[in-house]
Amino acid sequence: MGVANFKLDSGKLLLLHAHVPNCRPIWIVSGNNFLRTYLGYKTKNLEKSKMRKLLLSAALLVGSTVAAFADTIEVQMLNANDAGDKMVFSQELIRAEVGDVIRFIPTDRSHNAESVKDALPEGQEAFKGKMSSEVEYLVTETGLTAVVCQPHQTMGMVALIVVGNDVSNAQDILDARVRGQGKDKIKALVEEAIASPS
Ligand SMILES: [Cu+2]
Repeated sequence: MGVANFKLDSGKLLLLHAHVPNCRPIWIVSGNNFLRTYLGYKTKNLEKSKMRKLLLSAALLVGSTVAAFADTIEVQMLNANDAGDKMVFSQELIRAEVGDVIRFIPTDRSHNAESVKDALPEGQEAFKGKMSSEVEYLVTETGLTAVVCQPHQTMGMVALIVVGNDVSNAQDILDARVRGQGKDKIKALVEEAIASPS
């Protein structure tokens, strides 16, 4: 569940995100105070099913609703990239915004993508892809997330997701358990994220 406020010419618009099983993420944009009322709830504490109901009824009731689609960012899992680096994600510093989906694609076999324990923003759901399988990560919180390929993290097959230029959990990422060359690369990626905000 991601919620963000955007200043536009017409005043403050509310952007909220509903994730419905088996559907693409839905974005609802509205200036209507009605939605604001719903968001007054501590959304994280509500059961998921209840939240879906609320969001869907909100979407139906707000006449001025405009649906927009968030980005899908594709990252390939590779035995080698064009530069000749072995066992790599096609992007290692992945910049995203709340609502985006990051899709890890098994271009080459025998890789996976998964988040690292205690190395993701508070409230963000962890993910763990199966070997040689596609996995999607729905971004719901700003901050940093460390991603590894389980069998190749020691060879440096890791990535860092940066959402909303928020690097506030950098220390958690540096403290997280990543093995071998992956640990050094994660550190370098965190430093890069801090040094060069997009
Ligand atoms: Cu791998």
